[in-house]
Amino acid sequence: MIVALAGGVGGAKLSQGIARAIDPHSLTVIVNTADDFDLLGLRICPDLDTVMYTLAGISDPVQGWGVAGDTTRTLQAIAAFGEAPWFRLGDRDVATHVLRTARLRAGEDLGSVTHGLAQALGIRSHILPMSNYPVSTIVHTDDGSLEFQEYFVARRQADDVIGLSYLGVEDAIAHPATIRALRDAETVVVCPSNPFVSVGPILAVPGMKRALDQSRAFKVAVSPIIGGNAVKGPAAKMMATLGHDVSALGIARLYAGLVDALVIDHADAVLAAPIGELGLRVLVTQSVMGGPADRERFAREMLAWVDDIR
Ligand code: FO1
Repeated sequence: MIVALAGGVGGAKLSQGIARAIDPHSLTVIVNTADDFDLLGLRICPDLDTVMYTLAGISDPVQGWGVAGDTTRTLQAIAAFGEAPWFRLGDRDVATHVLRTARLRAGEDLGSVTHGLAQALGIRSHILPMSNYPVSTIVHTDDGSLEFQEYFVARRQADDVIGLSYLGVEDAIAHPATIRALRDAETVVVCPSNPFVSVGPILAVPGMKRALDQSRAFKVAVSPIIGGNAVKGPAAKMMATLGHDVSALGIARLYAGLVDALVIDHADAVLAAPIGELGLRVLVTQSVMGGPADRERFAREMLAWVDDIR
């Protein structure tokens, strides 16, 4: 069994690659839910949905999030009432949020709702929220503290991030299946997701890090930083303002002690030696993932390498 820790688009891409490379039933994806928020009375879970749509093969190939070819008539109708839509919700995507919100209100927990939606979309892998309890990433900037989507979407990640907190995480309980999955896993993959706002909240859930430490699985992370830049999103800028070296070596320092190995891109080949000195095994490969076939190519190469060195 393989367990992937995933945030948004990068996590979804690698999860899809793994699901194509192995029996998809043998993959469990533990997903960040600290980006979740309420909008127009609906519960929005962007990372769960990004992973779900990607594994279902219906995600928008350009944005990476949302449903391919989705229309925005609902948002346009809302805009006609004078509400400025700052967060773009497609019509098919709205259906997901309406159903999720209704099921949560009826008393189902987030894990069960997610399972139901994923089953209906024909997904054979297991998608688990890190917790059934709400956790919210708060981004601290010189301009004050911002809710995550306000920082990420409304203000387009323009603010320098000087600190982060995960509101509610102390009271959150890890989804029980996440702890079981980590215990039983042969391999744990930390996807090329943002270490601070995607992987960070998952590891901050009480019990999660201990379960990972105690797991006998081989643990491998994939660097989201290539040649000093993030493949997508604000990870590089965040590393800089939070005082880290913006490189695959900086990522290795963040994950040393947590994982056994790191996958880096050819562009960072010179960093293989210093990363090795931190006690990590290193795979240098083409780590930018294109479409589904290329994600599978990457996953196969990484998993074959892990099987060789474990
Ligand atoms: N990201 C944007 O930059 N702008 C949007 O309007 C936006 C809408 C959106 C709707 C549904 C969804 O599942 C994701 C959406 N995202 C949007 C992406 C989302 O903010 C990020 O992927 C994550 O929260 C960061 O991992």
